[in-house]
Amino acid sequence: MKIVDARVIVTSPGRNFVTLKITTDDGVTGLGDATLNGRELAVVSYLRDHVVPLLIGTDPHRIEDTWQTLYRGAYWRRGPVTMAAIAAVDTALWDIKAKVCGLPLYQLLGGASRDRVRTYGHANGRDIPELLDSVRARLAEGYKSVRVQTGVPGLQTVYGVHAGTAIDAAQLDQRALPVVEDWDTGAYLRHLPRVLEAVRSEFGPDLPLLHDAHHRLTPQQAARLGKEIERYDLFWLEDCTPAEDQRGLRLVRQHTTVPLAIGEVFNTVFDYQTLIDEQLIDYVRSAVTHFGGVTPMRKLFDYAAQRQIKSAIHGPEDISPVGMAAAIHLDLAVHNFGIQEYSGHTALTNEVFRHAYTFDDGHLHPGEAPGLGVELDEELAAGHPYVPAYLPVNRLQDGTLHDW
Ligand code: GCO
Ligand code: MG
Repeated sequence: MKIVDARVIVTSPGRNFVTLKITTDDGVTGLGDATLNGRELAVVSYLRDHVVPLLIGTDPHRIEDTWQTLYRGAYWRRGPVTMAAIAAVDTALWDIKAKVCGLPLYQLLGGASRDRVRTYGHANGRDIPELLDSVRARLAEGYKSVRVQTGVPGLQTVYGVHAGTAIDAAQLDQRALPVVEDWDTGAYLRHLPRVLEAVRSEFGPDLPLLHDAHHRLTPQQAARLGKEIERYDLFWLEDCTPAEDQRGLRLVRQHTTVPLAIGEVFNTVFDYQTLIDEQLIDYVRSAVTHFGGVTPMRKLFDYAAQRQIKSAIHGPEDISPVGMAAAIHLDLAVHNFGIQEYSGHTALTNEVFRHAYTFDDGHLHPGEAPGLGVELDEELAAGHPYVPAYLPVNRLQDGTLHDW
């Protein structure tokens, strides 16, 4: 069996997605997600100009060897662009192998370790009453665990409440620039305990609650926040610091028992080394799409399991249904599964990417279709071409750039 074609398809059914489609001489096709939100075209070039020529004529069954060739063979290793490109190839090859076997991918990963995959959804509000309504809406949709984000008094826009990079009409003039949001760490630290108090008193002690600090705090600030919110029994506090300095998490860990989740912007296992070795976190958050694919995710989870750390694959709207499907197969198979983030996609996105996975009663299942179980409608995709779009940037009130 040989790879005879590999094409990169960019489509924007409401937001941009980058998909690699690999075809073999037997006519079997595989899909991989390479969407890097706000930097999509860099990955398109990396794939088209530097990866596709290396794939043509090779054996699609040699997944590990292809991964090592793309990772080590480039000499220049790691980084989000490289690892998103490798992820797309790896995922597409797993899709092909599973289709050839006539099995859903999870069967090749060891089979199901559970019957269904628990998820959490997003509740957002400009203020606390709007947030409480949003939690009610998620519960009505079936979610059993909810991430809560609100606006902070005195700030115009806050992570989770603003639109992110969904494409709006103003961006269709093709000159989109990042939206500038504002930030005040003190105001946020004072506000969050009140938010959690309100949510707990409305919904009681049993509802698993999550919160994403979105890389905004220093280790000292995160340690203080963790102590203050311990009594609200969070399922986790996410990305409390940027974690580029992994040692910073030692300070947070020494001061609080709040479970910590980190890793959505990481792209190799080396970003986790201190965090896992010293058990400084409880959940690893990487996405198949940004971490080099199914192969290294499986290795990451096995490494994390040695320190009783669980999986929590990143699953926002900017992971395409192809990346989501790969995540759900892993979730069903790995023993140390924790939870799966699931925001869902627009109806149009689900038409462009028809998928076998289902969401029911707050749980996902990958379905039983061979491979990943996702088909890309290329004609429909072509009707929704790429639109330039950026994630916001964040500035303190004196204008200093801060982490978003
Ligand atoms: C999450 C994330 C996302 C990111 C987004 C960036 O926890 O889901 O923080 O909302 O901001 O994926 O592209
Ligand atoms: Mg996050």
